[in-house]
Amino acid sequence: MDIKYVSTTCPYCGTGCGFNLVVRNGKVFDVAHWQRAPVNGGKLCPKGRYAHEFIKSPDRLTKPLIKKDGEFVEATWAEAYDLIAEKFRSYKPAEMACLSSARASNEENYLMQKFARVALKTPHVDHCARLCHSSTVAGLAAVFGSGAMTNSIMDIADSRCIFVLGSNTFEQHPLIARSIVRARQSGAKVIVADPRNTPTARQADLYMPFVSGTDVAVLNGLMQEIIRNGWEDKEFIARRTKDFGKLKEAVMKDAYSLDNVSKTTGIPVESLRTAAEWIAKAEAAALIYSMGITQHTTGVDNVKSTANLMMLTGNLGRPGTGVNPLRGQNNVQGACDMGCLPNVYSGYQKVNDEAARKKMIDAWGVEDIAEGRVGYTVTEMINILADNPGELKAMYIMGENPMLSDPDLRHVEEALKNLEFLVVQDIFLTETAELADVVLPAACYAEKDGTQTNTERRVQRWKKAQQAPGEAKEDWQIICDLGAKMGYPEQFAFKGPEEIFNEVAAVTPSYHGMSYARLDPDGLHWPCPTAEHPGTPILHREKFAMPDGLGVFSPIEWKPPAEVPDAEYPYVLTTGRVIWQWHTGTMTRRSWSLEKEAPTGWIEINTEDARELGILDNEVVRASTRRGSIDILARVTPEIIRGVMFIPFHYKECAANLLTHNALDPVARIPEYKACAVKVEKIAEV
Ligand SMILES: Nc1nc2c(c(=O)[nH]1)N[C@H]1C(S)=C(S)[C@@H](COP(=O)(O)OP(=O)(O)OC[C@H]3O[C@@H](n4cnc5c(=O)[nH]c(N)nc54)[C@H](O)[C@@H]3O)O[C@H]1N2
Ligand SMILES: Nc1nc2c(c(=O)[nH]1)N[C@H]1C(S)=C(S)[C@@H](COP(=O)(O)OP(=O)(O)OC[C@H]3O[C@@H](n4cnc5c(=O)[nH]c(N)nc54)[C@H](O)[C@@H]3O)O[C@H]1N2
Ligand code: SF4
Ligand SMILES: [Mo]
Repeated sequence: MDIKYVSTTCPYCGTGCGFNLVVRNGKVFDVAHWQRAPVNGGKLCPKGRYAHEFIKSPDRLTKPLIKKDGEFVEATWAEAYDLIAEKFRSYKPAEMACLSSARASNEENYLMQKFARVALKTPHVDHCARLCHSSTVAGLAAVFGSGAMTNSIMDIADSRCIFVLGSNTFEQHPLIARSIVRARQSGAKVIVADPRNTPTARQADLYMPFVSGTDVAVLNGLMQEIIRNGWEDKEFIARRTKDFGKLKEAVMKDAYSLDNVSKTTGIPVESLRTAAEWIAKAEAAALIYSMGITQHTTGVDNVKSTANLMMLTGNLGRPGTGVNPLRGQNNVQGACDMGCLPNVYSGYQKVNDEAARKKMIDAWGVEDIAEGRVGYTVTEMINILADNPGELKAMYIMGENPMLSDPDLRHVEEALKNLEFLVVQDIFLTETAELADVVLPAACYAEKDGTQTNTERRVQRWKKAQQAPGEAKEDWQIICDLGAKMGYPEQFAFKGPEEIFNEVAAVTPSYHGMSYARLDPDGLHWPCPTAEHPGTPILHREKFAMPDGLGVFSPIEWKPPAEVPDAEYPYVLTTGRVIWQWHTGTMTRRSWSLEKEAPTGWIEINTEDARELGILDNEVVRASTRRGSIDILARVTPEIIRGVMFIPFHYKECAANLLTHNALDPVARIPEYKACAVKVEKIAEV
């Protein structure tokens, strides 16, 4: 028997843990600990531990499929490519759009935006970062000049006070939670604010339950208390920031006195006071946030507000400090870095900067590329398809499942059905793939080489452990084949991922100094501008990435969510995740060890609210919003604040996104997944 161990990195979350795939006679059959993995030192959460199970699912796509008379028929690659190229050639560039994949490698994401911009010449390319941290990218870029996590994962362990706001770190980034535990063991205070008493909240020294959508009120209240007591870091404010006066004017308003904030948010005054004191007086305080902050119509405001608090207290540019947005998907940081966003090329070089556009035209050796204007975001694409049929006609979606992950699914379905031609490239026949005209079978992480970039900007390797099933191909190979078919054989003539990575490094300033040889075994943190540069674990040590080097305070007022409770829909609905499942469940629901732990969805209802509604634990209830209704199991619990209800969005049989609202942040265009108005009813017995 031939057994080998292949060290690679996890295909699930942005923590970027390393593990070994155990390969027997050419087939992956288990995951084993890789003790020297840089991020996790061999430890894994259940998803990493069982990341081999879905690979061998009998549902894997193994052949291209073409829809004929409403039914999928197996096709050869040549037939599929011919049809796609013929169709894509028949549309004008701006009638086509591409969605890239935060599940795929940097190399594949780089090629997807290159394909959109060079082969299709469309400016419309985006991916799920829009639904996730687009508010971070926009908000932190505006205040610090760079939209990424400021510190590293290990660094969190050195903090003396950790403020976790809108992140359920213990379930969603379990191996980052380990750094929180370490900090706490050495005496750090942990503060968690969340509408739900999550496993993360249960680790806190101070837990502040509060109503979804009131984050800015909380943050402004803390800042007012800090300024009132003279606890702000005056030296840091003077030396490293500007516009403090504007911030002060905003947060000192009466609306943000502790009494008023307590009324708006539900947090007791005493808790707010303690939190303000702990954060301000800690030698090094770190703020950790995730979707509770970003997924709002005020997402960018929320993000800027977190940055205000940390600048006010001088908690940037040192170990154990920072504004730390935890990136979600395994390679969402990389997909952004690679330019799978409608406003930037790789390395955040702006598409509407003529010099950057000229640089890419020269680098890619073509006469012309997509026009230098900002294309549509995912959320705009869906709205345009639904409301303005005919403007967009064809879409190419790699590794995303909007038919379960986008808000207001009825609207999404209507939108995607208005397409004339849809290509979906995935490892499973997803709800989105069901609507496609052509489905292309892709290899998964264990079946390809490449790199991915974790939440702390660390670029790490993926290593091929087995062949893809049937005729499935690696995403980079498929895009290269299609690029050549579309008339750009030289631009897509890559023999493998390493060659693609070398092009990425050549055109992307923050990756200039990287190569496959340098990435083994610990990876490198960008920015890494030269071949000698050691990488940059902590950003903004001496100055911010702004032209004048100063961080910018922003005066932010609290605004309620786009849809607030009323007599008909009297509760706030918020949505999110559980440790056992991953998004639309394509992979985790095909992993027996995970699926058995959380086999279907539920709605969390506060015990008092349930009593008033006459709802019992574990009964099936009907949850409805202005968008739709679902029947779902009630989980009656004191662990959620009164007036707020929570549904995990993984389950197609009770899809939370049939209920959610597609109201968008005006800048980041992120939907408000974390707050809309809902009602819940008993289902009449028949
Ligand atoms: N197991 C698992 N892990 C994952 C994922 C997964 O699907 N499954 N997905 C990955 C991805 S892509 C992402 S983006 C991350 C997301 O990671 P998280 O953001 O940690 O996950 P969520 O469950 O979406 O939301 C976090 C918390 O926000 C709280 N919350 C709800 N409304 C509000 C609000 O208005 N304000 C605040 N402050 N908090 C609120 C929720 O109660 C929840 O506990 O997780 C990553 N990790
Ligand atoms: N209600 C609600 N909705 C949400 C959220 C929420 O908090 N609440 N969170 C949002 C957030 S933060 C995110 S990130 C999105 C995620 O939304 P999606 O990205 O749409 O969700 P996934 O299920 O991760 O879809 C990824 C797809 O990629 C496929 N895949 C995996 N590996 C590969 C590969 O190597 N190649 C190819 N071609 N395909 C591959 C998977 O089978 C799957 O179909 O959901 C958003 N939706
Ligand atoms: S914490 Fe994230 S990266 Fe680590 S094993 Fe779990 S899912 Fe994978
Ligand atoms: Mo995400």
